[in-house]
Amino acid sequence: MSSTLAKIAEIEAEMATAHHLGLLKARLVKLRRELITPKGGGGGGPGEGFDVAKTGDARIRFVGFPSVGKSTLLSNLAGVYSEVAAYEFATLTTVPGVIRCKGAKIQLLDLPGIIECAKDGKGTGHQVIAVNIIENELEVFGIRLNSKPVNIGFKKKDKGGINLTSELDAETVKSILAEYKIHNADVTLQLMTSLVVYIPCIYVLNKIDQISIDKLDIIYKVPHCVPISARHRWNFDDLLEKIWDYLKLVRIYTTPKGHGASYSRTTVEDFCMKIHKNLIKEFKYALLWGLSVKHNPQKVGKDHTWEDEDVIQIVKK
Ligand SMILES: Nc1nc2c(ncn2[C@@H]2O[C@H](COP(=O)(O)OP(=O)(O)OP(=O)(O)O)[C@@H](O)[C@H]2O)c(=O)[nH]1
Ligand SMILES: [Mg+2]
Repeated sequence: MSSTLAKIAEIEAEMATAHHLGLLKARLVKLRRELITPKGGGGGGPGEGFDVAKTGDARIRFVGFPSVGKSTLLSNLAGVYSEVAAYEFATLTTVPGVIRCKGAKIQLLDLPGIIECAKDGKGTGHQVIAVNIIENELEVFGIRLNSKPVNIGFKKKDKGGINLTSELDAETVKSILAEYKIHNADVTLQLMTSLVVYIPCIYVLNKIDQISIDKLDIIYKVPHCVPISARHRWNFDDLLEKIWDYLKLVRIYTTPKGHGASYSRTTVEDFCMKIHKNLIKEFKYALLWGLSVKHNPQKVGKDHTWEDEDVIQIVKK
């Protein structure tokens, strides 16, 4: 790690040379990633690093400062035990959980609390509750939140000079283009495209049970934000709705060959008959998730009528 830190310091010193800025930035992102990536290449055995096997249709990571309530949220949302404590850094490894969101299986990962300056390989433990600090911390590792990749664009024009959107300085680009006798153009350049990942992010602002209504009004104006109380399970519906929106998952359904799509409500018995006529003979009960039941899941009999989007599990005798 110390040799990696030395390399980072070396590169930072070199950065004065504007012509190499883009290239050096890309190398910095790569080296900083090395600092947080467990050695041994891929996979990683149990207990190594923070990796957990991927399951379900999508995965969501909880990133935040210590003691903000990430583990409380995991425990109360997914019903999985994750150490909750009044002291900082209660969580030291990744704890996975699973929730059902409109029928989709979504993996939740409770991560250890992050510290400011983790990007420099050191922890001051300085705790500030501000979303842009988290954004900055992630940005240096090549993670962009709620933004879209900038394409490389070039449009030659008749007048207006060189109009540049780039991480390279304008003079360098102008001199390169002048080599090609181009003096009028709109140029967009993103040098680190392959090193940068773009991910959607929801800012979950927790512990609203401890603030006044006025402050809650301010919080509601923060873009991409959902205020909650993980402890009291307040506003979980809004959070789940936003999770669904941001994941941009789509639901599709199959129908047997030769039949058109059916949207009619059916009973559990109808459903079993459609799968196989013997299934109803062996039917003991069904577990149902969704709008037609009060509890998720709920045990139901074969006469139960289900709602659109319900998820069923048949238990045989
Ligand atoms: N008042 C209030 N306290 C909460 C809420 N959620 C969590 N807490 C408390 O905040 C403290 C920290 O909660 P954790 O869930 O352990 O926090 P964490 O983010 O997982 O912390 P680390 O694992 O150390 O990063 C505990 O004492 C919780 O009981 C909430 O909605 N309201
Ligand atoms: Mg925790």
